Amino acid sequence: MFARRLPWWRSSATIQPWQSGHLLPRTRDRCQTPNVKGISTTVGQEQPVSAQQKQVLEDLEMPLVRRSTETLFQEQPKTGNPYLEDTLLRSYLKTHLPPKVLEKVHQDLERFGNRLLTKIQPLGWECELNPPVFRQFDAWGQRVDRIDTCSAWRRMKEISAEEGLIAEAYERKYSNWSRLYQAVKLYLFSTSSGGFSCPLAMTDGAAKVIESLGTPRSLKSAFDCLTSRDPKKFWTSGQWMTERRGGSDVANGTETVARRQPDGSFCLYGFKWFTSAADSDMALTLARIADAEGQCPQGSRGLSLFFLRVRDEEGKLNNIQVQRLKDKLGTRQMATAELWLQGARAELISAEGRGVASISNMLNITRIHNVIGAVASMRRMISLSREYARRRVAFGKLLKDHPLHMQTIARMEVQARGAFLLLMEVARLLGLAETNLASEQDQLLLRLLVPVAKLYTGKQATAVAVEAMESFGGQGYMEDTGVPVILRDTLVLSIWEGTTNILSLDVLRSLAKSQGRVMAVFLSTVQEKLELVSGTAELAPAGQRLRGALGSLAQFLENAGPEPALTMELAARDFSYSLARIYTGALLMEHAARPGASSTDTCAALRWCNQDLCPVAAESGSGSYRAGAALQDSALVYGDSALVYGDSALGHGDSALGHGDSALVYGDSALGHGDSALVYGDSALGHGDSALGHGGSRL
Ligand code: UCC
Repeated sequence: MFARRLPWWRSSATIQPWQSGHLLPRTRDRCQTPNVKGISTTVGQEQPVSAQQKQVLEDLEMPLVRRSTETLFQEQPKTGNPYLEDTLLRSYLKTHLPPKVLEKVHQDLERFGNRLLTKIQPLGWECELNPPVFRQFDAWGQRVDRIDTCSAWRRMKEISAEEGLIAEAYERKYSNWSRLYQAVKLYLFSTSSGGFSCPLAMTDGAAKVIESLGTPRSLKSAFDCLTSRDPKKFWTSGQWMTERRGGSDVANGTETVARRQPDGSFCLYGFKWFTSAADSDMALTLARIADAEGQCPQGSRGLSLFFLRVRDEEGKLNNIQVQRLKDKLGTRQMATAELWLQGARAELISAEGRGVASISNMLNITRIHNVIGAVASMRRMISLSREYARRRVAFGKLLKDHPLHMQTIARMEVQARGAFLLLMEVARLLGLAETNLASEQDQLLLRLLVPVAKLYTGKQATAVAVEAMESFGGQGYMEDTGVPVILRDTLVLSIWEGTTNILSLDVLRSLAKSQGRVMAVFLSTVQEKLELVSGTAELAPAGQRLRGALGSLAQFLENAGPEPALTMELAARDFSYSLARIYTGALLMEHAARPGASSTDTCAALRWCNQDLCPVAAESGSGSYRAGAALQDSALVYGDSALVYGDSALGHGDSALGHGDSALVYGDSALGHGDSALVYGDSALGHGDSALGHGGSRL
């Protein structure tokens, strides 16, 4: 059952000869059957034959007819070691890591890449085929509330410990580079993990919260388990924030009550509506502490943060009932449940009323994991798409020889490169912050870039995944190819951990909280990066555009200053997009200006910067953020049903890979850099061991 449903893109290392139709001999003519005992026949034009002859004929013909059908199959794309094939990743590591760290990390990542290819990818698919099963009652009517996960899912947990996917970040073997190294491993693991990236995100977030509380004695053993490399000891954590009144407005939606017990612990009562990875060992959750009269303070300041074990040592639930598992569009490998807390024993771990501020440490980590997932999804889809283009023939030639097809993949590639560099930048800054090496500017920049990166890459990943699926034609729409799974799992990235608008408001929160200092750091950092690359003549047009965008952004902020709060709220999304495009543009320029950069690096930077880098300025100029525009928005949505659809078509150019318009206007050949170089240019470097030595010359 399982073997028959393997996706055709599973690694060449695990493919069986009987799975690849192209290994079978070609038939002479798919309509003409061979002579049998002098009888010649053409399918559909049978000659009169005896019953016995007919039987012989059928016995011999059927396999041949099947074989001839098999020759119609398209070739499957085969991808290799995802680390060795990722030349942008390798060039980034080569450029930034100290040589000794690079040497160690390279060895481990090459080994890990092979493990992913040969062992972990098949397990990931097994997780997809065997989603968790919820059993509420046993055969005798006893309530048991069991969530049964498959063996591959449980193996993923062991592998996560063995590979140090959480531990790496907290052991800090490579000082400030440990966090980046962990992010790279998670990025490689993500699309092969069968959804296990999700519990890992929350596990990392929980470890971060405990560490930032100074690892109190009562939480020391939990911290050790979350960061363990021992599969027998390793724990995962849940993050139970969402209640039935909704997910984003945590301050007003949280109803769970915490009742203080004589021993100082608490019992939690409430209903958690969306608890991802409900099979986890522990969870962090919010609740309101009831006073002696049973009254609870409302709003954000009424929320406190609690630690709890999900089950006791015997596996019995901690006064928790599972209502049901969620029926989700994607991430189906993972048990997301509705839970009743009916006196669950918990420990208060934040100061009373500081629950949101405390759990924001977890949120910022899970949001970075979200970025990791987004970039990984783009990279996986593009890898499959470009490999398919090397094999699939249409209209007399390979897809890779169709310029329009290459242009489409090249546009995806530019998006993926930009997102990757933004991810690396966030991980780099986090690593500095965690080793006390970050300046105040670095910390402010990190606070700003986390929501920016989360909201922007989530949208990019969705657009790229949809586009990549289309690049397979109808095959991409077929479940058993494995492509729809990646798309489904990608679609959640702009929703969970804060939707695009909620994250845009978080960007504004970071401005307000820092009294604008995050923006001052943003502007000066981009300015510095531009100055550093100003000597690279080929990048001059991109530099000019970025400088212009930076000026427009500063002007917008100056103009918005005296305006009512509504202006910034309406501008929040376009403003955040502008930050993402400008900062990513500067990173692409920086990467293209390093010694040994290739022409495709330059091409990617130029193409990125050719889009509207500061959409907030253009929209502001069109009056989109005035009070009148807000009224028009409502009228468009509710006043006239025909306009409802018109509105989405008229949007802000967000849909077609985020920046479809400028990409369309821009001629691919005008730069003198072909699309194929962007798509395949790096592959020459992808496989050789010695590539690290000279990897920088192409990518
Ligand atoms: O749980 C979920 C699914 C789990 C699956 C995870 C896997 C993901 C990885 C995937 C890998 C492939 S989804 C549920 C997630 N829920 C959310 O993300 C909640 C979204 N809502 C928000 O983010 C809101 O903006 C809230 C909850 C933060 C708003 O709360 P408040 O209380 O109304 O906001 P305040 O009053 O502005 O903030 C309270 C305090 C302030 O600090 P003080 O009091 O010192 O001024 C804020 O500055 O919290 C601080 N704060 C932050 N600090 C708020 N947000 C942040 C932040 N991001 N960073 C630092």
